[in-house]
Amino acid sequence: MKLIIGNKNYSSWSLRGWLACKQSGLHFEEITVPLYGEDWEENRRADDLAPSSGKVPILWDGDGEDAPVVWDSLAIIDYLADKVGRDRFWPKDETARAMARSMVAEMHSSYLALRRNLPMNIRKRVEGVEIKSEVRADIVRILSLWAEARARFGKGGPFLFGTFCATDIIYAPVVSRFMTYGVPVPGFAVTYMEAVWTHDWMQMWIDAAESEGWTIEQFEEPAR
Ligand SMILES: N[C@@H](CCC(=O)N[C@@H](CS)C(=O)NCC(=O)O)C(=O)O
Repeated sequence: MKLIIGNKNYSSWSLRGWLACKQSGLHFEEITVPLYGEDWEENRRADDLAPSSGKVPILWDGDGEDAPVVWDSLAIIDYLADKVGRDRFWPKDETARAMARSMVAEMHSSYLALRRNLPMNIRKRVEGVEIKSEVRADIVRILSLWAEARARFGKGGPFLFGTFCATDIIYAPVVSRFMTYGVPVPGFAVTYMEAVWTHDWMQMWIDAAESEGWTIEQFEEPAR
């Protein structure tokens, strides 16, 4: 498999696709295409990125004209779960799984204020960031979902549904935002975020993000 991703420092959807590939346990090659860099317009029109119309992440499963190609982080999770078995990605319990799937869908379709105002920027540390009311509403909603998942289904481990699953994958960039923008969160969330941040795969991603040389100015200004 070949996964095409954007800059590790900024590309939150790429992080999700990459964690999904890791979670699948399958071997994959990763190719980084620097977002909005000098060659971005040319790169995004290349054949490899054509199916997603120039967006990352995009997963190619094999070579050749008929090789399956999947774009969009949520489709990548679904595709890989079909390939390696649902239980690697989703809780076994039906009630827990219903909530996990809903939380993933909600992250994918919502929280625009949080995403726009506090763009993922793994290297950055911001103190005293202004949190607008619409961003605060997103944060409150996310924290209430995390609290409920942890309280009802988190007994088997430190993650939202106990063991690391699709929900942690999809909320990992939110963990990064809360950490780097110093968003005040209750104790249970600090513990959860620490578990995600120190996860081996997250640490690999963070290390790579920190050593990347690219800077994207438009993502360097929080709370615009
Ligand atoms: N809904 C898509 C979002 C993909 C997306 O917007 N990726 C961003 C990078 S994080 C991108 O490719 N931006 C480049 C552009 O839109 O020009 C997903 O879940 O994968």
